[in-house]
Amino acid sequence: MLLSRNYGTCLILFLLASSTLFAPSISQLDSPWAAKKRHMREEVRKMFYHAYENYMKHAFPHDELKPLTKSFTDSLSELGNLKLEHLPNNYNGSALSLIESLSSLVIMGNNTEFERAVRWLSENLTFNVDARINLFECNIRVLGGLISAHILATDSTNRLVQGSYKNQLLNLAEDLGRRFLPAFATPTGLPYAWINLKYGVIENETTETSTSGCGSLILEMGALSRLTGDPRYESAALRALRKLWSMRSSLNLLGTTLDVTTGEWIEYSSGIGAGVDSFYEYLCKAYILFGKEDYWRMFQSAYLAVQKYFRHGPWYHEADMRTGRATYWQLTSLQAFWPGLQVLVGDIAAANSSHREFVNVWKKFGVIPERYLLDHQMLHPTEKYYPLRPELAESTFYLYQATKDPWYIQVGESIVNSLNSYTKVEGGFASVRDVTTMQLEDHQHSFFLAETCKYLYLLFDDSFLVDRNYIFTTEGHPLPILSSWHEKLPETYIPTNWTYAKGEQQTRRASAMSRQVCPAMALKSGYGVQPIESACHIPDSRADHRCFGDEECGVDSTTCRRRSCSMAGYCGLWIL
Ligand code: DMJ
Repeated sequence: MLLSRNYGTCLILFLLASSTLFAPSISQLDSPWAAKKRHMREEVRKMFYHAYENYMKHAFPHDELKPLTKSFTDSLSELGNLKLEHLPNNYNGSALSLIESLSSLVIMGNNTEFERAVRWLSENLTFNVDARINLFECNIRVLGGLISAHILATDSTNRLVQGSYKNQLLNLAEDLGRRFLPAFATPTGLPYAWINLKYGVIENETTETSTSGCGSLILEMGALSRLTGDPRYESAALRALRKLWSMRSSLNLLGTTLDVTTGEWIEYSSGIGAGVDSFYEYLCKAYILFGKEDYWRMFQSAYLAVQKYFRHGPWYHEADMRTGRATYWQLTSLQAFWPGLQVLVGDIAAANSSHREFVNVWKKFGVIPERYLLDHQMLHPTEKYYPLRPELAESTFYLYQATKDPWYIQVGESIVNSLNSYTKVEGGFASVRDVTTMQLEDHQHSFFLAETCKYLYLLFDDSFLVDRNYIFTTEGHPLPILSSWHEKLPETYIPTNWTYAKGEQQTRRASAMSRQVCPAMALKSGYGVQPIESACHIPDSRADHRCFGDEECGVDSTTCRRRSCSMAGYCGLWIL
């Protein structure tokens, strides 16, 4: 199966165009939506500061806020339900929510608070603690937060008082990166999921980890290597990623959990949600950040396999990596990031259709439950919670950037309204324990500050992005796209390499971004005209195209339109 290079093209188009062509600053907009956006931006700003100030008052310098009891939790070591037995009594936490807030403060234009936070972290943060941390979580939240803030502190915008910043955040990031390295000392190069910051890998440490745990380190560790000149971080992350990729099945599918010492899969079923999600995201974003064709090739194959084996209309079920057969028919809240990733590759039609379904689920429950059983049309018996996750807001932001359809503004507004009415309490924002009763839980996760508020803010005011190219890490921390970080200009950046398709009237550039779809097309080559299979193509359930309902019909490869079931029981493009 082939995918045209237009993906690269549309991706670049998105990056270049998102901040300039598609995104006038909101003051420039003279539409009824401009006032709405200004109003909503202020609503989000209030949300962020309500969460941030309560954290600073009741929890700082501990990791996260408990908004119901106005107390704290040192959750960095608890991520993944770890017990705190290795922590000394006087452990103060790592000010996790402050680190996670740094880039949001900049995006909201609060340089004074950013500077205060940078100064405090520079003087007080240490990683020389006897704490067993989750490598993946610490990488995306702490390392990513510090690196992004270091870049924001040193870019040309002079956010900080001249001379006050001497790379302290980068030094902290480097210290943390060094403490990560022992985790990679395994026979496979796949890292342990857990590491003690002071003592390295502890005795009898579990050898089980997840696909995201091994495959979502390259942005932060790669950036750390580029900033420090020390190649060890990027090499370790890249070696792990390559090893993981070598473990894919002949269908280009991966499982969810594996053993880092043997390199064997433990759980063969996987989807695009928990345990796997950011693996796909990082292949695509690593290509954008570092311009290595290799990342694009891996992503391309992985993406096509997902579309082929997991996708069922707008939904994504799980499948066995060995056979491609469906295993679990479940919607999970984490999957809602996928449409955002699809926007980056220009698959707007598919992104829009999945996003719409997630919005319907949000409307049905008021928020998105962690897990919903698609085959039984019911909530998962235990995973009925909503921990203030950002994924739907994130996809809404990307889709609005790509389409400028005001419908996405309305979606953002309803997300903000739900968060305010169901989760806002005097002491901050609380997670929902059960979406059927809206009973709350005493936890304000740091990603609410790093991602949920940030993506909602950027949806209504993207002036931070105007004339600049950033890629957001999986935790929402911006990293700039620098040509100096690209080993060579990727072939897809060179206009003469772009593919052209013959339209009915004239030849025009076959950019999925400009055409809003990724259709099948014919590519002219030395061997004549070769058909290229469309990335949006989903075959009908039955080879003879018979059907009993729309859900048995796929997506047409030449138009990328969803096929529907006719009255006579055949799949086709019946509605024009
Ligand atoms: C965040 O910590 C990151 O986005 C991660 O990749 C998975 N999702 C959580 C928030 O839901």
